[in-house]
Amino acid sequence: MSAFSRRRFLGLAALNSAAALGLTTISTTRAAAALPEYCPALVVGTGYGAAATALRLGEAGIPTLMLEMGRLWTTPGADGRVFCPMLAPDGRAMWFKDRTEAPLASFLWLDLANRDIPRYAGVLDRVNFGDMAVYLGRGVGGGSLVNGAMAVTPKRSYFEEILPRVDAGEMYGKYFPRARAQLGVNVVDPQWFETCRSYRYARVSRKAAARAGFGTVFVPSVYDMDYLRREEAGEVPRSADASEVIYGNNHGKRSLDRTYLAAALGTGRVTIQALHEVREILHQPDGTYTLVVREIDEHGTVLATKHVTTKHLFLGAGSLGSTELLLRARETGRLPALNDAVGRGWGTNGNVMLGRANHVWDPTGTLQSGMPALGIDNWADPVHPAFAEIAPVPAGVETWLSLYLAITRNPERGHFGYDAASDSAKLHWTASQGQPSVAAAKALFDKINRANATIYRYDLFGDTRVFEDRFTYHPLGGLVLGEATDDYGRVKGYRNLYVTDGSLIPGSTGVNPFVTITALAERNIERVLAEDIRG
Ligand code: FAE
Repeated sequence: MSAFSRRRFLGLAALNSAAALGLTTISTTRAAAALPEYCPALVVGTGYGAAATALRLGEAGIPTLMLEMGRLWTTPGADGRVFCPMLAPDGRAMWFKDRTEAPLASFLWLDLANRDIPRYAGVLDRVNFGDMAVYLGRGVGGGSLVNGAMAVTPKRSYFEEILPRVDAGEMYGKYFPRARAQLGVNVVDPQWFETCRSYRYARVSRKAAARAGFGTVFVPSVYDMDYLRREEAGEVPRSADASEVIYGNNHGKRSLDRTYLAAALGTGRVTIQALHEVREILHQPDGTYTLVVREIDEHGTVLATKHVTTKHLFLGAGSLGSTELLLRARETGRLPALNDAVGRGWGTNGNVMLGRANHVWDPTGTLQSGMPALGIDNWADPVHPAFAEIAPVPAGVETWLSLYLAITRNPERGHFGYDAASDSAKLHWTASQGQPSVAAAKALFDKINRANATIYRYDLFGDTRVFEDRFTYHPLGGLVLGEATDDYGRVKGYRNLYVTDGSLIPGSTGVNPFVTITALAERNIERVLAEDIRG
C-alpha cells in the first residue's frame, strides 16, 4: 500500500466516523470541537487548490486547519441518501435558496426542472450578479461535489499563452501528471462506449459533428468509469445513470473528500472544520493573521463568531470566495498594502451553453450518464476556437435534444468592486462581454446544423435565446498569478499570505479547469514549503 493510499484509508475512516457522530470537526486524532486559538498553517476552503495544499502541508508535518463554510457530505438523510435526487430536489440541492435554480431554465418554455425547496446549507450555489451568474459547490470538497468530473489537461500551447511565466516543461512533466494521479483520473472503455446505452447521446452528437467535419475526443474523468459500466449492467446502485450530477453524486464520483482531503486527514496533521465561514482577515503586529470566523448550523443560524490566528494563511475559497476576502480586507483597511490587481482579471472560461434539436430518427436515449465522456475539439480554429463538451440531458425521457457546454476563447475580463452596504464583492460584467463566446459557439454549431439539416432549440433558457452566456460553471481569476500575487501565489504586499485556487488563473484555461487548478497548487506549495516554511 502506498503512503497516499494508507493516508487516504485513514482519512476516509475519519470522515465516516465524523459523519456517523454528526461532528463538524474532522480529524484522525481526537481534535477538540472548539477552534484552536492558534494553528501554524490555515487553509480557507476545501476545493481543489485548498485540498492539494493541505495534503502537502500535512505530509510536511505541519499542523494545518481547514475552514469550510459548507457542510460535510457523508451523512445520509432520512431517505438513506447523502445527496437528493436530481429530478426531485429538496433543501440539500442548493445553498440557502427558496427554489432551485437549474442551468437549463426551461423545456418547451415550461419551468419543469425547478422546485420550491426549504432553505438549507445545500451543495450547489448560484451567485447572481446582474448579467452573470456563477455556479459553485459548497461543502467539504468544494466544486468536486457538484461538477461533471471532466478532468482535462489544457493544450500546452494555450497554457503557455495564459501563464507565460510558469515553466510549462515542469507543469507537463511533473505537476499535471501528479495532479491526475492523485485525483484518480480514468477514461471510459472505448469499446463499451460504442455499445452502451448511457452514451447514446454522445454518439449521436459525435455523428452530427463528424458530418460537419469536426472531430471529437474522449474526455478523461474522475467518475469511476468501471462503476458506471456496472450501473448500466444493474450490478450496483445507480448514480451517474440516475441523473445525478449538479446536486451531488451518491456513488461513483472520486470527489476530493475521497482523494486529496482523505489523504490530507490521513497525515494526522490536518483538521477540517465544516460550517465555518471566514469573514475577515486581520494582520497582527507580529506578522501573524487572525481570522474572524462565523460558525453556522445547517439551517443558517449563526452559532458563534470565533477567532483563530495562524502564521501561514492559504486562501483556497475559490475565485469568488478568495477574491472577496482580499477585496474586503483591502477596502476596509485591514490589509491596506494589497495592490490594485486584487479583484481584477476575472473571466468565465468562455462558457456558453446551447441545444440542438435532433431528427426523430436520432433519439438520444432515455438513459444518459450524467458524466460527459466526449468533447468536440475545435480549439485549433484560428478565428473561433472552441472545446464543446457533449453534455447529458438526464431527464429520464426521450428529448431528441443534444446539449453542449462550449468553452471558448473570450478575451473579455470582468472585475470586482467592494459593496460596503452588503459587505460583499460585486462582479462588474456586462451582457455584451459574452458576445465573443456566442460568436465562437455559433460559428461551430451553425456548421453542424447545416451539415445535418437540424436547428437550434429556442425553449431552454427562459426566453427564446439559443446561446446561454449568462452563467458560468468555471469562474476564474480575481487574484491573478504574477499580478495580485508573485509567480508562486504569494500575495503581494504581505508575507506568509498565499492564494491557491482558481482565482490565480487569468479568466480562461481553454478546457474544464480543475486539473489546472490542482496542478498549479501542487507546483506552488512545493516552492512555498521549500522556501518559506522549511527554508
Ligand atoms: P472551489 O472548488 O470552488 O472550492 C472553494 C471552497 O471554498 C468551497 O467549498 C466554498 O464553500 C469554500 N468557501 C468559499 N468562501 C469561503 C469562506 N469565506 N470561508 C470558508 N469557506 C469558503 O475552488 N471543472 C472541471 O474541471 N470539470 C468539470 O466537469 C466541471 N464541471 C462543473 C460543473 C458544475 C455544475 C460546476 C459548478 C463547476 C464545474 N467545474 C468543472 C468547475 C470546477 O468545479 C471548479 O473550477 C473548481 O471546483 C474550482 O476549484 P477551487 O479550488 O478554485
